[in-house]
Amino acid sequence: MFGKTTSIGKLANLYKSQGKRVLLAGADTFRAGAIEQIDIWAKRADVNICLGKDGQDPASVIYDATKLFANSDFDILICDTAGRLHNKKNLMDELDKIKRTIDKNLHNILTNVYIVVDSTTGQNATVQVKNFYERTSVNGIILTKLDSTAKGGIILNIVDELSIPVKYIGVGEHIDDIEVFDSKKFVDSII
Ligand SMILES: Nc1nc2c(ncn2[C@@H]2O[C@H](COP(=O)(O)OP(=O)(O)OP(=O)(O)O)[C@@H](O)[C@H]2O)c(=O)[nH]1
Ligand SMILES: [Mg+2]
Repeated sequence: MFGKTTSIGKLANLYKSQGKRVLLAGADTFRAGAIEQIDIWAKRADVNICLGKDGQDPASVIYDATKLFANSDFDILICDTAGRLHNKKNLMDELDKIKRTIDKNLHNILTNVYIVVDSTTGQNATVQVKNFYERTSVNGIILTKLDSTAKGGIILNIVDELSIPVKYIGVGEHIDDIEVFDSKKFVDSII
């Protein structure tokens, strides 16, 4: 529960407000209620969504979404996936399959893989991001829950060790509670 789905809802709204045509893919077919949750975010942000069914192979949802994206005039596709631990081989293999599907269907399109880091998680976050970094093509961080008492200092270690840029911060549970990461503002807030 780091804020992946919530961040996707907020990003959908942000990109839409910038005039982008946004498509979401609801590919967390694993956790009960996850499909309904992302669907609610799509309605809230008033964007289109390609929804999976509970228990469906997530890569097949991504297949449908990438095909739709490639054949329509959307500008941005954001895919929601189930939370997983890096040491669960079958779930990590599933991520590989999702990535292969995206690369195959959208090979000429810029793709980003963002990991969501909950600023309240503490030192454990470094280990988690490191493991995902070594195992996937993650190239950006969304730092959530900066509205809590946690100041997100944990990210300093991560960025220092892995040089993955922080892209966005989550500052609450509402649709507008997202900001582009501003390193100066961030540093000022923790010193
Ligand atoms: N205060 C605060 N709460 C947040 C923020 N981002 C997400 N949340 C809350 O964190 C909880 C979990 O968020 P989700 O978006 O469902 O997290 P997830 O990573 O998709 O979780 P799973 O799908 O279960 O793996 C929800 O209650 C959100 O409202 C944030 O920036 N600030
Ligand atoms: Mg989720």
